[in-house]
Amino acid sequence: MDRILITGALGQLGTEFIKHFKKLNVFVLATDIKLPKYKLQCEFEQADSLDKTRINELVKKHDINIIYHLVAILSASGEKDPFKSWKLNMNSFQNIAEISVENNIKKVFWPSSMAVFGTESKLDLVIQNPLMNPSTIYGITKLVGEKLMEYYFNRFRLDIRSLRYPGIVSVETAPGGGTTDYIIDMINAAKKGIDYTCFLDENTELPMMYIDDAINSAITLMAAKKSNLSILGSYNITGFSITPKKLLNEIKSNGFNLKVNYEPDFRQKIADSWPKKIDDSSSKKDWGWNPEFGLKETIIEALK
Ligand code: AKB
Repeated sequence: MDRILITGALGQLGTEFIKHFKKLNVFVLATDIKLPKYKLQCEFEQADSLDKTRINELVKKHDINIIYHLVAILSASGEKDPFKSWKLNMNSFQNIAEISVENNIKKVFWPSSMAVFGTESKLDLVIQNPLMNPSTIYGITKLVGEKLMEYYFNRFRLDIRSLRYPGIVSVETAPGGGTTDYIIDMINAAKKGIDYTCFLDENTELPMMYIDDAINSAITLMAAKKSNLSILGSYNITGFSITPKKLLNEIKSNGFNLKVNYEPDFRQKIADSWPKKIDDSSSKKDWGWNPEFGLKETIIEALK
């Protein structure tokens, strides 16, 4: 029987994982540094992932055997305080790795990001193993985490699985502090009938995926036979690629009359160092990744 701990559970991915596991009647202990604003459909304990003793106690108390470690400061917020970002992203990762080894945790899911790539990665279509020169502290922490995943598997047989997520489009819980957040901000502005000022240039192409695909891909990867996984680090994954201009056209074609101004800020440089498209053929081959939501379906769902 799976008994799952989710850290950073009140964020964009965590809230959807909770709903998913609730439907399956699987035990979940959600933890977050904040308190929930509404009653969760699972157990909840307020806990800081930097507090290893506390997380370790919770793992033992609730007999946890699987961990979804979702805590992270994203790309744009990370640049405002890189030292804090390194500390949270790396020390919490290390805590979860140590706790997992000490408690014989069966599997860990830990999201990586397309932020691990950089200008040397041939950004028109980024392959699974290109040169990597991440430009943000967030991307650097994700790349270090990927290397540690491989090391901990070889050293301790610790089974951490991971996906390099593109921007994730969700309606219920927005992300916060990401460079891809414009897509949700623009959709929300259209729904509210207000103008939107986009912080990226209209022709900036970035990969995205719908939240349901983000959840299902993680679940499918976690269920895959380890012997089928040829990659010990994180897998490339994508849904579709889009520019702000294309998004605006799509929103308009769904009957919304949105006005957008473009005022690129520091996030433009981050976006310029990220892929336009991602080759996720290894995910398709190794564990059967098959996205359900393309560009049109995603925008229709998000505009509902
Ligand atoms: C961000 O924009 O920082 C994230 C990501 C691509 O990892 N959405």
